[in-house]
Amino acid sequence: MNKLKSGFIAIVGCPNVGKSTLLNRLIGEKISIVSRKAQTTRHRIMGILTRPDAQFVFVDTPGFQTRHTNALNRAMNRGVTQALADVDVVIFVVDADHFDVRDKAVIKLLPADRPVILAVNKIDQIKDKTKLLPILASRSEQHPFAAIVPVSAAKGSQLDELLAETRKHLPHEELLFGENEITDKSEKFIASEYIREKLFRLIGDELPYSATVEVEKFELDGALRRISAAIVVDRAAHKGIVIGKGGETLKRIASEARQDMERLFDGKVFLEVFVKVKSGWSDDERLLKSLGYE
Ligand SMILES: Nc1nc2c(ncn2[C@@H]2O[C@H](COP(=O)(O)OP(=O)(O)OP(=O)(O)O)[C@@H](O)[C@H]2O)c(=O)[nH]1
Ligand SMILES: [Mg+2]
Repeated sequence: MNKLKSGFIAIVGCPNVGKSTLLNRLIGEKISIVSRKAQTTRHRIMGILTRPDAQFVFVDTPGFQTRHTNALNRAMNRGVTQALADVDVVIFVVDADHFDVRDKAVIKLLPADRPVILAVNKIDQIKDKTKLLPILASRSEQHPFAAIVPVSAAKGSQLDELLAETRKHLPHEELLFGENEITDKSEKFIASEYIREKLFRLIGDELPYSATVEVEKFELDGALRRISAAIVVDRAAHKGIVIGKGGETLKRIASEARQDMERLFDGKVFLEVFVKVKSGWSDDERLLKSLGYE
């Protein structure tokens, strides 16, 4: 058998290119939330994949912001830059269908002294396969990539190829984490993220992306987890949108989030979700710190 190799790998790219979908597929569990809305991921999230010959420690990052400049965006960009400074390998994700100045802006941040693997994602959306080679050729001119791998994170295609290319560059030779660990995030954190995912998915464009979730209670009662969480919105008008007619929307958010929690935690969850108005939080550095942004 090949000897064990291990290392840290940052997954970076523009918002919405499929970084979190890729992480989840690689790990085989939903540890990072996914939505059609850009700017879904707000924190660095570690996902650990242990194979007999390798331990991959992936770090999912928020999509790099080239435009908006409020405190939340600045904090998220700092997170990406820090992640890049700390890893051994970078997987730079782009959408097979478009590549523009925003992707080029991310390329400028890539460390010159570390291997960067280009993952060209969403190839399932390229119906005419003859278009793929020219796409890959033109992307390859953008940076001296260590490898270029077309993938579909959603369908799970070509992920073994991506892992094989990544493994070549892993520098360590011991386990960095226990072989059963899959993330550095707590169940409490993941619970709040699952609720935020449903919020983004069920409400979509009516709600500004600044809505967030605070878990106020997370208790183990035998095998049962009792969780109480607040959805925090910026304005009173948004509270009604989250609750919905007859409380329907909020009920669905809670029920779908609970089902995801029960799947990941492998146990029953009692979940209570309510809505709170706290204005201006996404531009308040102090409040952001209290919510866990560095
Ligand atoms: N067709 C297709 N859609 C994909 C693929 N990968 C991701 N998506 C979709 O792209 C959207 C964004 O996916 P995310 O994984 O949240 O993207 P992200 O890069 O993590 O986004 P941010 O966290 O906002 O930066 C979702 O609707 C995914 O379902 C893929 O391989 N094919
Ligand atoms: Mg993401």
